Amino acid sequence: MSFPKDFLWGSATAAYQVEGAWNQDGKGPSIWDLYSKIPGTTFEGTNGDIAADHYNRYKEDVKTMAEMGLKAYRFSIAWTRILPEGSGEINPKGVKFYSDLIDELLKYDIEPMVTLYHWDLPQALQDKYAGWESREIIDDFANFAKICFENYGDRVKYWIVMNEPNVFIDLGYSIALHPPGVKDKKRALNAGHITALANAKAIKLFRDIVPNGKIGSSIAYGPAYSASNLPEDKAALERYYNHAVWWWFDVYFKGEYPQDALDYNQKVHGAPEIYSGDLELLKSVNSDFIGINYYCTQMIADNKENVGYNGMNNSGEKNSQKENGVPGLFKHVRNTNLEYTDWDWAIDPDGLRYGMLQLKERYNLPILISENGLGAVDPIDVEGNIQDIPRIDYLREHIIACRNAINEGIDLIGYCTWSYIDLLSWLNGYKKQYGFVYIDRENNLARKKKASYFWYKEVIESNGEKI
Ligand code: BGP
Repeated sequence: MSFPKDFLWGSATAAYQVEGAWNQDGKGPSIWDLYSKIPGTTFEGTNGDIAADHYNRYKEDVKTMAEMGLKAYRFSIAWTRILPEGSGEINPKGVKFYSDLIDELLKYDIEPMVTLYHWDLPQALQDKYAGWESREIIDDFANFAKICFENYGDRVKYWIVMNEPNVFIDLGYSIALHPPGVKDKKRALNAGHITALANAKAIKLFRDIVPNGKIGSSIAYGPAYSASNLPEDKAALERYYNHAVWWWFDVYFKGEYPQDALDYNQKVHGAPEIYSGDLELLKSVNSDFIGINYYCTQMIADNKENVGYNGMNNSGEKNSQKENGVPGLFKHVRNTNLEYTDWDWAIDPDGLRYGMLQLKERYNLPILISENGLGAVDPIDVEGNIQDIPRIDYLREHIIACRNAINEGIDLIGYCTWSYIDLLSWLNGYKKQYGFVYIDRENNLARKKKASYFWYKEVIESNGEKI
């Protein structure tokens, strides 16, 4: 068996990372526009002011997608282009930009896949009521979603409400690496709960406005193994799943929290605070698919030493990652069976297949791989060609894992690589490349197709046969 006939061979980007034009045509500032300019927050002070300038060059970019034969393009809508202040007045130029982008994609039969929230919260809402920490955001987010559904729902079938709530909440509120730079587990748990309520409210609206569309959210998924057969490591693995994995998938896709993790968090952290009506709202909606962003697996061990957060490898210096953990629960250790990237992410194609089987068992929903890819510094040969062979190897092995998963009964809708074009990595600057298309930052952001571009073109043409 192979890939279904209508399989969505896709690729993804996100507004802040690719568009640039950060204050063009009436766009308001997002939390990232401000945060990235605070010294010490991002790799070498990089920001998305210009990024790939996709906002001004989208026609050129869509044309190369079409030449590649891309079936789906996942992009996100910058809330602050549509509503510069987060709520209130609509910016017609922002609405028009995405409408034009969608039309351009459809002109070449590329399925647009829209992410509503890829982390670029309007700064105005952060200032007004502390963004995701206030329940006021639920209605503001729903209003933003409604505007998008009404304007694009006639042409866009696939919608992703939230991108990786687990990442933007953990990094934003537990370890202070993303805006708003908070380190407070109670606040993280409450903000995370509010994202789930906003997700549910948006899905409710969607059913009325886009009755034939498909909607879900994307979670960063790190399936994991126990570091040994010792009972304490296995117990730590279970805690990892309940606190860090099912915690998010369950509330987004079943409308509830794993009970033991919920009891623990409410006892230890006094959160999340669940109001009457919350669980009813969460349970009242169904997603059409589970979105997963998959890069690597984790190896989990008991955390006797109470290892906490010790930083992240954001430099690309291999082996610089220190051991991280959550005191009282578990810690992450190196998996000596696997190769690692220069940013110390484990390369584990079969983990993708294994992870999807776990999701099927627990939720039995179709799956969309909304991100998968290799971050690397790409080699350029003497003729100036970008020979990103490690990326081809990485993607090939993960596509084989998808095929194996399909053969084991996974209903996989599509596969989006991260990313279509080289773009800004939130904390790792422009050094960490993911794209099929290289951008010459020294030469007016000129585009150049990499070896992986031509390889993926053949994969698509042969529907995954020629890999
Ligand atoms: C995901 C995000 C993407 C992208 C990707 C690669 O978490 O949804 O926006 O950035 O990871 O991560 P990084 O850029 O940190 O290597």
